[in-house]
Amino acid sequence: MKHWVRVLIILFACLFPAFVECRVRHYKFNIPACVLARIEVYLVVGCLVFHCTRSFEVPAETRSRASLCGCEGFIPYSVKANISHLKDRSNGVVRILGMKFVVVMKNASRLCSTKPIVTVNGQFPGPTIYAREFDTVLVKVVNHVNYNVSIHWHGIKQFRTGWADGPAYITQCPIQPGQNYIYNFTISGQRGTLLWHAHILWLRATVHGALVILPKLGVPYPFPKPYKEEIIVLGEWWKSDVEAVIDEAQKSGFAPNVSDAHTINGYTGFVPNCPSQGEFTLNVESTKTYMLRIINAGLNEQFFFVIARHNLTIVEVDACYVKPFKTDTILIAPGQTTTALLTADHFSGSYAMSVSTFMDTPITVDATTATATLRYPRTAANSQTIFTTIPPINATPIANKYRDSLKSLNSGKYPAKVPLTVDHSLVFTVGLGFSLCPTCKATNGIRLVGTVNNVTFVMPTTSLLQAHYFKENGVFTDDFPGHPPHVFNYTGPGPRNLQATSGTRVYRLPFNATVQVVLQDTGIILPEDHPIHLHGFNVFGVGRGMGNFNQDKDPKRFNLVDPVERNTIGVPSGGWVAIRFRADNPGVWFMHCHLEVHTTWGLKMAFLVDNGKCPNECVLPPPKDLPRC
Ligand SMILES: *[C@@H]1O[C@H](CO)[C@@H](O)[C@H](O)[C@H]1NC(C)=O
Ligand SMILES: *[C@@H]1O[C@H](CO)[C@@H](O)[C@H](O)[C@H]1NC(C)=O
Ligand SMILES: *[C@@H]1O[C@H](CO)[C@@H](O)[C@H](O)[C@H]1NC(C)=O
Ligand SMILES: *[C@@H]1O[C@H](CO)[C@@H](O)[C@H](O)[C@H]1NC(C)=O
Ligand SMILES: *[C@@H]1O[C@H](CO)[C@@H](O)[C@H](O)[C@H]1NC(C)=O
Ligand SMILES: *[C@@H]1O[C@H](CO)[C@@H](O)[C@H](O)[C@H]1NC(C)=O
Ligand SMILES: *[C@@H]1O[C@H](CO)[C@@H](O)[C@H](O)[C@H]1NC(C)=O
Ligand SMILES: *[C@@H]1O[C@H](CO)[C@@H](O)[C@H](O)[C@H]1NC(C)=O
Ligand SMILES: *[C@@H]1O[C@H](CO)[C@@H](O)[C@H](O)[C@H]1NC(C)=O
Ligand SMILES: [Cu+2]
Repeated sequence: MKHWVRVLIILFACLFPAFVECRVRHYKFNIPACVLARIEVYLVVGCLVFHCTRSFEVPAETRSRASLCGCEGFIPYSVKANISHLKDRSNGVVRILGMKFVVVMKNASRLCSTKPIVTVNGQFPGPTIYAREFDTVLVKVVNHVNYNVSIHWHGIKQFRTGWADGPAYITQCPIQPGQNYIYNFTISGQRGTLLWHAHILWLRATVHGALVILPKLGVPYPFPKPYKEEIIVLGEWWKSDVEAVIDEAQKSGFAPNVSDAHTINGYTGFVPNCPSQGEFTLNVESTKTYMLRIINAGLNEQFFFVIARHNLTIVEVDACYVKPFKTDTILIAPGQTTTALLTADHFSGSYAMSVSTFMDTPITVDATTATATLRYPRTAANSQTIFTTIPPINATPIANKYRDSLKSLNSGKYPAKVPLTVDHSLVFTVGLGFSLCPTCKATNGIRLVGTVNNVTFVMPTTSLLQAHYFKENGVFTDDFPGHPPHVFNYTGPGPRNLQATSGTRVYRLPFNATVQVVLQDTGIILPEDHPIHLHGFNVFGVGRGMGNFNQDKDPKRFNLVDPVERNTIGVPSGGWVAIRFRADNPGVWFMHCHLEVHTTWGLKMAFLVDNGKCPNECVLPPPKDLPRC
């Protein structure tokens, strides 16, 4: 029912009795005064009734889980609105989901020590957003901490709404202490598991949560309906304050301290020398199938995820359906999400769920294993949890086997729209380098930097999208190199001079251009596996290989039929990955390594996609409450 019709009905229903009552009981007295007094009372009552009858449209099957996550301060409401100005819509009327994210400090104890952490609504991990495809999502972020804040809706396409994307100084100025900002975006053409997280400083360590996009009402999953859905958020925990860890590293020039533990839904599980740690337990019923929405919200580590004596069927990654396949091990990089079906095919017992690091380069990582328990009902209280062997930390073959298994579903309903021709064919080297740092005494005056085509990205002091939209000069240049400035043996140790250049440079693309980027790892300092994340688009991973990309031979082996589609894709250590996408989203879109340490060091750049034909292919005007710098 339309809003104003409802208001009229309620007003009429309330006021008519008031009028009748006054006529009947007070006709000898002052009728207008009586009516006015009654109207006041009835208006208040009417408003209350109106307020309470507003439909609460959190989908029925998720309602229990929405309350399971202890949604204090999580305020879902739902109204109807006309957003027919957005394309791709079957009808002009869709749901709007509204909620409030209050960013507050909260004391938290892990590993037998307590520290204050930055949270959303006091929760760690933060609240889960359940939306449906075609919903408009409004999240009012209120900043009550002493840090600048911004939130990124990781993997959401943000068609024309770059203002709601979230990376600080790329698409918006940060939300400063005491301020707030409403993120306003519509989900279209996506369904599956994603995440939201802070996109400034290292706040992402504790400011993150799941973002679930259910299929449009009445549209089934392209696989058997699971009995239940569960969110599994993986993370990293430092005993120290996370901002102190990166600040210390930036001052010294060294790499930051690695985390002290990994977490599963906020808990480390068993830790030696520190009993009574909380643990996440998933209670399952025999023979039922569970859908696990697994999210790597860690900062710097790729994980292997295994469940003892259970196989998993992967059905979707990064909110894109894949051809279902069975595996006993999942590989998941920071920023990546994986939806897996788990059949509880045992009768009883407790089985360990383990999260361990994958790192196939000799650098220091947090090598701890986080555990959770999968528990069947008929399990004796004293029965031992069954563990499995976790993959070796450098298990490249397991990682590659898993990556090779991922293929787009590419069905009639969910086709893989791989660009078959390429307008912009680019090669980007990604890796490390040095820059001069006169104050870095301990490292002899140099610091580690991250580079793309030998450029270390320098953050601007205003947002690139604002500078682009308002045609402000001097904030960035659009001369980002499309190819490495020098050709060398990329996977070798590199040229003699390991110093990189720096700048705020973007690569400019016309609207709707097709783009291929070969992301080539370098061996400068050390080769390393980099999960590269592109904002504003999904990319197809059309090819992958070891060593140097060969322009003559390698494209012949590309998969242009059903390559995996995702928003964060791994460049293998000492190798390359080729991605394709269509630049059909105008705006400024960040691309960076999702290992936070590498982003901090400058392994990042941005694409500027020009407007197409206005109004439908142009960046929308900025919202009025867009934060200022
Ligand atoms: C929605 O708004 C458009 C104009 O923006 C209008 O043409 C259309 O009739 C409206 N639809 C409804 C259902 O109100
Ligand atoms: C955390 O604990 C300390 C010491 O008990 C206390 O002073 C501080 O107010 C607490 N902070 C929060 C956010 O609760
Ligand atoms: C959200 O953005 C749309 C345009 O995309 C605009 O029409 C609408 O008013 C905005 N809503 C709020 C609450 O800002
Ligand atoms: C980093 O680790 C070193 C060595 O263990 C320690 O001395 C230092 O305090 C740590 N830094 C932070 C910020 O925790
Ligand atoms: C998992 O799948 C593999 C390959 O299909 C099979 O060999 C193995 O027995 C399965 N494990 C379990 C616990 O079902
Ligand atoms: C490039 O460097 C790698 C690693 O050092 C080496 O194995 C390879 O042979 C080199 N390739 C060429 C063409 O020199
Ligand atoms: C990066 O640029 C610097 C400065 O121009 C140059 O000396 C260095 O050789 C370049 N390195 C690479 C890997 O291209
Ligand atoms: C983009 O280009 C493709 C292929 O050239 C074309 O089919 C499509 O209509 C274009 N899209 C837009 C929005 O212009
Ligand atoms: C927060 O952001 C504003 C705007 O960019 C900036 O001026 C200020 O220095 C930032 N505050 C901190 C503590 O970094
Ligand atoms: Cu990286």
